Amino acid sequence: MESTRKALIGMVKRNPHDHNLYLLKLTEFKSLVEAAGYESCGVVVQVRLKESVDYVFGRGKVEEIKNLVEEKKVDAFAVYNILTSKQKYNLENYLGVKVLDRYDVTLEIFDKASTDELSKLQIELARLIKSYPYEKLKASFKYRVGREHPWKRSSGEYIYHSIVNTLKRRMARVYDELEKRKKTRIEQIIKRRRIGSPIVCIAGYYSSGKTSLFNTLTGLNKPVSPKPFTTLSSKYYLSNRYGEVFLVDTIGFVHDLDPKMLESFELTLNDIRFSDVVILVVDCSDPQSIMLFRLSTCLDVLKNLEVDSNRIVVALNKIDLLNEEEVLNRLKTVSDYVNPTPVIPISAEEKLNLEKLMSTVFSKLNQLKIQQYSFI
Ligand SMILES: Nc1nc2c(ncn2[C@@H]2O[C@H](COP(=O)(O)OP(=O)(O)OP(=O)(O)O)[C@@H](O)[C@H]2O)c(=O)[nH]1
Ligand SMILES: [Mg+2]
Repeated sequence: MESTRKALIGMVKRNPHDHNLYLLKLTEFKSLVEAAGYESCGVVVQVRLKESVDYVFGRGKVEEIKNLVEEKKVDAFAVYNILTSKQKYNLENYLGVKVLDRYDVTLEIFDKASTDELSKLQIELARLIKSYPYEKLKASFKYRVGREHPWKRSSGEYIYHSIVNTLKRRMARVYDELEKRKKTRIEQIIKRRRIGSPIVCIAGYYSSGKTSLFNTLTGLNKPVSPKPFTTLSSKYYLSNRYGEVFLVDTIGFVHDLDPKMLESFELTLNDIRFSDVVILVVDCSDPQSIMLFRLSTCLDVLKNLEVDSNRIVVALNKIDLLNEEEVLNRLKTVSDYVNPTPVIPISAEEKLNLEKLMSTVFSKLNQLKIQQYSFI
Protein backbone atom coordinates (compact mmCIF):
# COMPACT_ATOMS: atom_id res chain seq x y z
CA MET A 1 0.00 0.00 0.00
CA GLU A 2 1.19 3.50 -0.82
CA SER A 3 2.40 5.23 2.38
CA THR A 4 0.90 8.66 3.01
CA ARG A 5 3.29 11.55 2.63
CA LYS A 6 2.93 14.64 4.80
CA ALA A 7 2.47 18.15 3.42
CA LEU A 8 2.40 21.61 4.90
CA ILE A 9 0.04 23.98 3.09
CA GLY A 10 0.77 27.65 2.37
CA MET A 11 -0.95 30.63 0.82
CA VAL A 12 -0.17 34.28 0.23
CA LYS A 13 -3.44 36.19 0.53
CA ARG A 14 -3.23 39.40 -1.46
CA ASN A 15 -6.52 40.98 -0.54
CA PRO A 16 -6.58 42.03 3.16
CA HIS A 17 -10.35 42.63 2.94
CA ASP A 18 -11.06 39.06 1.87
CA HIS A 19 -12.33 37.29 5.00
CA ASN A 20 -14.20 34.33 3.48
CA LEU A 21 -13.23 33.53 -0.10
CA TYR A 22 -9.63 32.64 0.78
CA LEU A 23 -10.92 30.15 3.37
CA LEU A 24 -13.03 28.42 0.71
CA LYS A 25 -10.02 28.33 -1.61
CA LEU A 26 -7.88 26.85 1.19
CA THR A 27 -10.50 24.19 2.05
CA GLU A 28 -10.69 23.28 -1.62
CA PHE A 29 -6.89 23.20 -1.96
CA LYS A 30 -6.53 21.04 1.16
CA SER A 31 -8.86 18.42 -0.28
CA LEU A 32 -6.90 18.44 -3.56
CA VAL A 33 -3.59 18.02 -1.68
CA GLU A 34 -5.14 15.07 0.16
CA ALA A 35 -6.43 13.59 -3.10
CA ALA A 36 -2.87 13.85 -4.47
CA GLY A 37 -1.86 11.45 -1.69
CA TYR A 38 -0.65 13.76 1.09
CA GLU A 39 -1.79 14.08 4.68
CA SER A 40 -2.09 17.80 5.36
CA CYS A 41 -0.47 18.80 8.65
CA GLY A 42 -0.83 22.54 9.00
CA VAL A 43 -1.60 25.70 7.08
CA VAL A 44 0.46 28.91 6.86
CA VAL A 45 -1.21 32.05 5.49
CA GLN A 46 0.55 35.36 4.96
CA VAL A 47 -1.23 38.58 3.98
CA ARG A 48 0.92 40.52 1.50
CA LEU A 49 -0.30 42.99 -1.09
CA LYS A 50 2.39 41.69 -3.47
CA GLU A 51 3.96 38.26 -3.59
CA SER A 52 7.71 38.38 -2.95
CA VAL A 53 9.64 37.88 -6.20
CA ASP A 54 12.09 35.40 -4.69
CA TYR A 55 10.02 33.27 -2.30
CA VAL A 56 6.33 34.33 -2.70
CA PHE A 57 6.32 34.73 1.11
CA GLY A 58 8.36 37.36 2.96
CA ARG A 59 11.75 36.27 4.36
CA GLY A 60 10.49 36.14 7.98
CA LYS A 61 7.61 33.87 6.97
CA VAL A 62 9.91 31.60 4.97
CA GLU A 63 12.00 31.16 8.13
CA GLU A 64 8.83 30.22 10.06
CA ILE A 65 7.87 27.77 7.28
CA LYS A 66 11.34 26.18 7.41
CA ASN A 67 10.98 25.62 11.17
CA LEU A 68 7.55 24.02 10.65
CA VAL A 69 8.85 21.82 7.83
CA GLU A 70 11.59 20.51 10.14
CA GLU A 71 9.42 20.24 13.24
CA LYS A 72 6.60 18.38 11.50
CA LYS A 73 8.99 16.38 9.28
CA VAL A 74 6.89 17.01 6.18
CA ASP A 75 7.72 15.61 2.73
CA ALA A 76 6.37 18.57 0.77
CA PHE A 77 5.29 22.18 0.97
CA ALA A 78 2.13 22.76 -1.09
CA VAL A 79 1.51 26.39 -2.04
CA TYR A 80 -1.88 27.64 -3.25
CA ASN A 81 -0.33 30.44 -5.35
CA ILE A 82 1.06 29.60 -8.79
CA LEU A 83 4.86 29.82 -8.42
CA THR A 84 7.39 31.18 -10.86
CA SER A 85 10.39 28.94 -11.59
CA LYS A 86 12.56 31.21 -9.46
CA GLN A 87 10.20 31.10 -6.47
CA LYS A 88 9.92 27.31 -6.68
CA TYR A 89 13.66 26.84 -7.06
CA ASN A 90 14.47 29.14 -4.14
CA LEU A 91 11.84 27.61 -1.85
CA GLU A 92 13.00 24.05 -2.63
CA ASN A 93 16.62 24.95 -2.00
CA TYR A 94 15.88 26.74 1.23
CA LEU A 95 13.32 24.34 2.71
CA GLY A 96 15.01 21.14 1.51
CA VAL A 97 11.66 19.49 0.58
CA LYS A 98 9.61 19.16 -2.57
CA VAL A 99 7.57 22.30 -3.33
CA LEU A 100 4.30 22.09 -5.27
CA ASP A 101 1.91 24.82 -6.36
CA ARG A 102 -1.76 24.15 -7.15
CA TYR A 103 -0.93 23.46 -10.79
CA ASP A 104 1.50 20.70 -9.69
CA VAL A 105 -1.02 19.30 -7.19
CA THR A 106 -3.70 19.02 -9.89
CA LEU A 107 -1.21 17.33 -12.22
CA GLU A 108 -0.32 14.78 -9.52
CA ILE A 109 -4.01 13.88 -9.15
CA PHE A 110 -4.45 13.68 -12.93
CA ASP A 111 -1.39 11.43 -13.12
CA LYS A 112 -2.87 9.00 -10.61
CA ALA A 113 -6.23 8.96 -12.37
CA SER A 114 -5.11 8.75 -16.00
CA THR A 115 -5.49 5.42 -17.72
CA ASP A 116 -5.96 6.30 -21.40
CA GLU A 117 -3.36 7.53 -23.86
CA LEU A 118 -5.10 10.80 -24.68
CA SER A 119 -5.27 12.04 -21.11
CA LYS A 120 -1.68 10.90 -20.53
CA LEU A 121 -0.58 13.02 -23.52
CA GLN A 122 -2.55 16.04 -22.34
CA ILE A 123 -1.07 15.69 -18.85
CA GLU A 124 2.43 15.37 -20.30
CA LEU A 125 1.98 18.57 -22.31
CA ALA A 126 0.67 20.43 -19.24
CA ARG A 127 3.65 19.18 -17.22
CA LEU A 128 6.19 20.08 -19.92
CA ILE A 129 4.77 23.59 -20.37
CA LYS A 130 4.93 24.15 -16.63
CA SER A 131 8.28 22.53 -15.93
CA TYR A 132 10.23 23.84 -18.93
CA PRO A 133 11.25 27.22 -17.45
CA TYR A 134 11.89 25.59 -14.07
CA GLU A 135 14.12 22.82 -15.48
CA LYS A 136 15.92 25.43 -17.58
CA LEU A 137 16.63 27.53 -14.50
CA LYS A 138 17.71 24.50 -12.46
CA ALA A 139 20.07 23.31 -15.21
CA SER A 140 21.52 26.80 -15.63
CA PHE A 141 22.44 26.86 -11.93
CA LYS A 142 23.69 23.28 -11.93
CA TYR A 143 25.91 23.72 -14.98
CA ARG A 144 26.80 27.31 -14.12
CA VAL A 145 26.06 28.56 -17.63
CA GLY A 146 28.20 31.53 -18.63
CA ARG A 147 29.94 31.74 -15.26
CA GLU A 148 33.21 29.80 -15.65
CA HIS A 149 34.46 31.44 -18.86
CA PRO A 150 31.84 33.84 -20.14
CA TRP A 151 33.81 34.29 -23.40
CA LYS A 152 33.73 30.61 -24.39
CA ARG A 153 31.34 27.68 -24.03
CA SER A 154 32.06 25.43 -21.02
CA SER A 155 31.30 21.69 -21.09
CA GLY A 156 28.53 22.44 -18.57
CA GLU A 157 26.99 24.78 -21.10
CA TYR A 158 26.79 21.95 -23.67
CA ILE A 159 25.01 19.73 -21.12
CA TYR A 160 22.66 22.62 -20.32
CA HIS A 161 21.77 23.15 -23.99
CA SER A 162 21.27 19.44 -24.56
CA ILE A 163 18.84 19.26 -21.56
CA VAL A 164 16.92 22.31 -22.80
CA ASN A 165 16.77 21.05 -26.40
CA THR A 166 15.57 17.59 -25.35
CA LEU A 167 12.72 19.21 -23.41
CA LYS A 168 11.85 21.50 -26.34
CA ARG A 169 11.81 18.59 -28.81
CA ARG A 170 9.60 16.48 -26.55
CA MET A 171 7.21 19.41 -26.07
CA ALA A 172 6.98 19.95 -29.84
CA ARG A 173 6.35 16.22 -30.44
CA VAL A 174 3.55 15.98 -27.84
CA TYR A 175 2.02 19.20 -29.13
CA ASP A 176 2.01 17.92 -32.75
CA GLU A 177 0.49 14.60 -31.70
CA LEU A 178 -2.27 16.41 -29.81
CA GLU A 179 -2.94 18.76 -32.74
CA LYS A 180 -3.41 15.69 -35.00
CA ARG A 181 -5.81 14.14 -32.51
CA LYS A 182 -7.66 17.44 -32.16
CA LYS A 183 -8.33 17.48 -35.91
CA THR A 184 -9.59 13.87 -35.87
CA ARG A 185 -11.77 14.64 -32.86
CA ILE A 186 -13.36 17.67 -34.54
CA GLU A 187 -14.02 15.54 -37.64
CA GLN A 188 -15.74 12.97 -35.41
CA ILE A 189 -17.90 15.68 -33.85
CA ILE A 190 -18.86 16.93 -37.35
CA LYS A 191 -19.75 13.34 -38.36
CA ARG A 192 -21.94 12.97 -35.27
CA ARG A 193 -23.64 16.23 -36.16
CA ARG A 194 -24.38 14.89 -39.67
CA ILE A 195 -26.19 11.93 -38.11
CA GLY A 196 -28.57 14.62 -36.95
CA SER A 197 -28.69 13.67 -33.27
CA PRO A 198 -28.08 16.55 -30.88
CA ILE A 199 -25.07 16.46 -28.55
CA VAL A 200 -25.81 16.91 -24.86
CA CYS A 201 -22.82 17.26 -22.62
CA ILE A 202 -22.75 16.56 -18.88
CA ALA A 203 -20.39 19.06 -17.25
CA GLY A 204 -19.74 20.35 -13.73
CA TYR A 205 -17.36 20.52 -10.80
CA TYR A 206 -15.34 17.40 -9.98
CA SER A 207 -17.25 14.82 -7.90
CA SER A 208 -20.60 16.49 -8.54
CA GLY A 209 -21.98 13.22 -9.96
CA LYS A 210 -21.53 13.64 -13.75
CA THR A 211 -20.54 10.03 -14.43
CA SER A 212 -23.26 8.75 -12.07
CA LEU A 213 -25.81 10.69 -14.14
CA PHE A 214 -24.22 9.50 -17.42
CA ASN A 215 -24.40 5.87 -16.21
CA THR A 216 -28.02 6.23 -15.08
CA LEU A 217 -29.08 7.83 -18.37
CA THR A 218 -27.21 5.35 -20.59
CA GLY A 219 -27.25 2.12 -18.57
CA LEU A 220 -23.42 2.01 -18.80
CA ASN A 221 -21.12 1.34 -15.88
CA LYS A 222 -18.26 3.85 -16.14
CA PRO A 223 -16.04 4.34 -13.05
CA VAL A 224 -17.53 6.52 -10.29
CA SER A 225 -15.77 7.51 -7.08
CA PRO A 226 -15.67 10.22 -4.39
CA LYS A 227 -12.07 11.05 -5.42
CA PRO A 228 -11.63 14.15 -7.63
CA PHE A 229 -10.98 13.72 -11.37
CA THR A 230 -12.13 10.12 -11.74
CA THR A 231 -13.06 10.98 -15.34
CA LEU A 232 -10.34 12.61 -17.44
CA SER A 233 -11.37 11.97 -21.03
CA SER A 234 -14.84 12.37 -22.52
CA LYS A 235 -17.16 9.44 -23.24
CA TYR A 236 -19.82 9.64 -25.98
CA TYR A 237 -22.91 7.44 -26.08
CA LEU A 238 -25.81 7.51 -28.52
CA SER A 239 -28.83 7.08 -26.27
CA ASN A 240 -32.44 6.41 -27.24
CA ARG A 241 -33.97 6.19 -23.82
CA TYR A 242 -35.48 9.69 -23.76
CA GLY A 243 -35.25 10.54 -27.48
CA GLU A 244 -32.18 10.18 -29.69
CA VAL A 245 -29.23 12.14 -28.35
CA PHE A 246 -25.45 11.83 -27.98
CA LEU A 247 -24.69 12.03 -24.26
CA VAL A 248 -21.16 13.05 -23.30
CA ASP A 249 -19.48 12.60 -19.92
CA THR A 250 -16.60 15.06 -19.34
CA ILE A 251 -13.68 16.08 -17.11
CA GLY A 252 -14.57 17.94 -13.87
CA PHE A 253 -13.92 21.64 -13.34
CA VAL A 254 -11.85 23.10 -10.51
CA HIS A 255 -11.45 26.63 -9.18
CA ASP A 256 -8.62 28.90 -10.43
CA LEU A 257 -7.12 26.45 -12.88
CA ASP A 258 -4.12 27.94 -14.62
CA PRO A 259 -4.96 28.94 -18.23
CA LYS A 260 -1.89 26.97 -19.39
CA MET A 261 -3.47 23.84 -18.00
CA LEU A 262 -6.77 24.58 -19.74
CA GLU A 263 -4.84 24.98 -23.00
CA SER A 264 -3.37 21.49 -22.67
CA PHE A 265 -6.84 20.04 -22.09
CA GLU A 266 -8.37 21.94 -25.01
CA LEU A 267 -9.14 18.75 -26.89
CA THR A 268 -11.26 17.42 -24.03
CA LEU A 269 -12.87 20.80 -23.36
CA ASN A 270 -13.85 21.08 -27.04
CA ASP A 271 -16.42 18.35 -26.35
CA ILE A 272 -18.19 20.84 -24.09
CA ARG A 273 -17.70 23.78 -26.45
CA PHE A 274 -19.22 21.96 -29.45
CA SER A 275 -22.23 20.45 -27.68
CA ASP A 276 -25.79 21.72 -28.25
CA VAL A 277 -26.92 21.73 -24.64
CA VAL A 278 -24.91 21.40 -21.42
CA ILE A 279 -26.36 19.72 -18.34
CA LEU A 280 -24.50 21.49 -15.54
CA VAL A 281 -24.41 19.13 -12.56
CA VAL A 282 -24.31 20.83 -9.15
CA ASP A 283 -23.81 18.90 -5.90
CA CYS A 284 -26.48 20.33 -3.59
CA SER A 285 -25.23 18.33 -0.60
CA ASP A 286 -22.18 20.63 -0.31
CA PRO A 287 -22.45 23.39 2.32
CA GLN A 288 -24.22 26.35 0.71
CA SER A 289 -21.11 28.61 0.49
CA ILE A 290 -19.09 25.85 -1.18
CA MET A 291 -21.98 24.96 -3.50
CA LEU A 292 -22.21 28.58 -4.73
CA PHE A 293 -18.42 28.97 -4.96
CA ARG A 294 -18.25 25.86 -7.15
CA LEU A 295 -21.29 26.89 -9.19
CA SER A 296 -19.76 30.28 -9.97
CA THR A 297 -16.49 28.55 -11.04
CA CYS A 298 -18.48 26.31 -13.41
CA LEU A 299 -20.36 29.26 -14.91
CA ASP A 300 -17.03 31.07 -15.48
CA VAL A 301 -15.46 28.05 -17.20
CA LEU A 302 -18.54 27.61 -19.42
CA LYS A 303 -18.45 31.29 -20.32
CA ASN A 304 -14.77 30.96 -21.29
CA LEU A 305 -15.74 28.01 -23.48
CA GLU A 306 -18.32 30.28 -25.13
CA VAL A 307 -21.25 28.24 -23.87
CA ASP A 308 -24.11 30.70 -23.77
CA SER A 309 -26.36 30.57 -20.69
CA ASN A 310 -29.38 29.70 -22.87
CA ARG A 311 -27.65 26.38 -23.71
CA ILE A 312 -27.47 25.33 -20.05
CA VAL A 313 -29.81 23.24 -17.88
CA VAL A 314 -28.76 22.91 -14.23
CA ALA A 315 -29.18 19.48 -12.59
CA LEU A 316 -29.23 19.97 -8.83
CA ASN A 317 -27.87 16.54 -7.90
CA LYS A 318 -27.77 14.37 -4.74
CA ILE A 319 -31.15 15.55 -3.39
CA ASP A 320 -31.45 12.14 -1.68
CA LEU A 321 -28.93 13.43 0.87
CA LEU A 322 -31.13 16.37 1.98
CA ASN A 323 -34.61 16.67 3.48
CA GLU A 324 -37.46 18.24 1.52
CA GLU A 325 -37.11 21.68 3.10
CA GLU A 326 -33.35 21.78 2.46
CA VAL A 327 -33.92 20.79 -1.17
CA LEU A 328 -36.45 23.61 -1.61
CA ASN A 329 -34.02 26.10 -0.08
CA ARG A 330 -31.16 24.99 -2.32
CA LEU A 331 -33.46 25.02 -5.34
CA LYS A 332 -34.48 28.61 -4.63
CA THR A 333 -30.89 29.78 -3.99
CA VAL A 334 -29.54 28.18 -7.19
CA SER A 335 -32.53 29.26 -9.32
CA ASP A 336 -32.08 32.87 -8.16
CA TYR A 337 -28.35 32.64 -8.89
CA VAL A 338 -28.66 31.33 -12.46
CA ASN A 339 -32.02 32.91 -13.38
CA PRO A 340 -33.49 32.39 -16.07
CA THR A 341 -31.61 29.08 -16.60
CA PRO A 342 -33.84 26.12 -15.60
CA VAL A 343 -32.81 24.17 -12.48
CA ILE A 344 -34.06 20.59 -11.98
CA PRO A 345 -33.53 18.82 -8.65
CA ILE A 346 -32.42 15.20 -9.24
CA SER A 347 -30.66 12.24 -7.73
CA ALA A 348 -28.47 10.40 -10.24
CA GLU A 349 -27.95 7.49 -7.85
CA GLU A 350 -31.55 7.14 -6.70
CA LYS A 351 -32.85 7.87 -10.25
CA LEU A 352 -35.09 10.71 -9.05
CA ASN A 353 -36.67 13.22 -11.45
CA LEU A 354 -34.64 12.16 -14.50
CA GLU A 355 -37.69 12.28 -16.82
CA LYS A 356 -38.21 15.91 -15.86
CA LEU A 357 -34.51 16.69 -16.43
CA MET A 358 -34.50 15.13 -19.90
CA SER A 359 -37.81 16.69 -20.95
CA THR A 360 -36.34 20.10 -19.99
CA VAL A 361 -33.22 19.28 -22.03
CA PHE A 362 -35.33 18.31 -25.07
CA SER A 363 -37.51 21.41 -24.86
CA LYS A 364 -34.30 23.49 -24.70
CA LEU A 365 -33.01 21.66 -27.80
CA ASN A 366 -36.27 22.41 -29.64
CA GLN A 367 -36.15 26.05 -28.57
CA LEU A 368 -32.57 26.35 -29.91
CA LYS A 369 -33.56 24.68 -33.19
CA ILE A 370 -36.42 27.20 -33.67
CA GLN A 371 -34.01 30.06 -32.91
CA GLN A 372 -31.50 28.69 -35.46
CA TYR A 373 -34.15 28.50 -38.19
CA SER A 374 -35.46 31.96 -37.44
CA PHE A 375 -31.98 33.31 -38.39
CA ILE A 376 -32.12 31.75 -41.87
N1 LIG B 1 -25.98 10.24 -2.46
C1 LIG B 1 -25.66 10.44 -3.73
N2 LIG B 1 -24.37 10.32 -4.12
C2 LIG B 1 -24.09 10.54 -5.42
C3 LIG B 1 -25.08 10.89 -6.37
N3 LIG B 1 -24.47 11.06 -7.58
C4 LIG B 1 -23.16 10.80 -7.36
N4 LIG B 1 -22.91 10.48 -6.08
C5 LIG B 1 -21.61 10.15 -5.47
O1 LIG B 1 -20.73 11.24 -5.68
C6 LIG B 1 -19.39 10.78 -5.91
C7 LIG B 1 -18.87 11.33 -7.22
O2 LIG B 1 -19.62 10.75 -8.29
P1 LIG B 1 -19.09 10.70 -9.79
O3 LIG B 1 -20.25 10.28 -10.63
O4 LIG B 1 -17.83 9.93 -9.89
O5 LIG B 1 -18.79 12.25 -9.98
P2 LIG B 1 -18.08 12.98 -11.23
O6 LIG B 1 -18.70 14.31 -11.31
O7 LIG B 1 -18.17 12.13 -12.45
O8 LIG B 1 -16.59 13.10 -10.70
P3 LIG B 1 -15.21 13.32 -11.57
O9 LIG B 1 -15.22 12.37 -12.73
O10 LIG B 1 -14.16 13.00 -10.56
O11 LIG B 1 -15.21 14.76 -11.98
C8 LIG B 1 -19.46 9.25 -5.89
O12 LIG B 1 -19.07 8.82 -4.60
C9 LIG B 1 -20.94 8.95 -6.14
O13 LIG B 1 -21.34 7.74 -5.52
C10 LIG B 1 -26.44 11.01 -5.93
O14 LIG B 1 -27.37 11.29 -6.67
N5 LIG B 1 -26.65 10.79 -4.60
MG1 LIG C 1 -16.67 11.35 -13.64
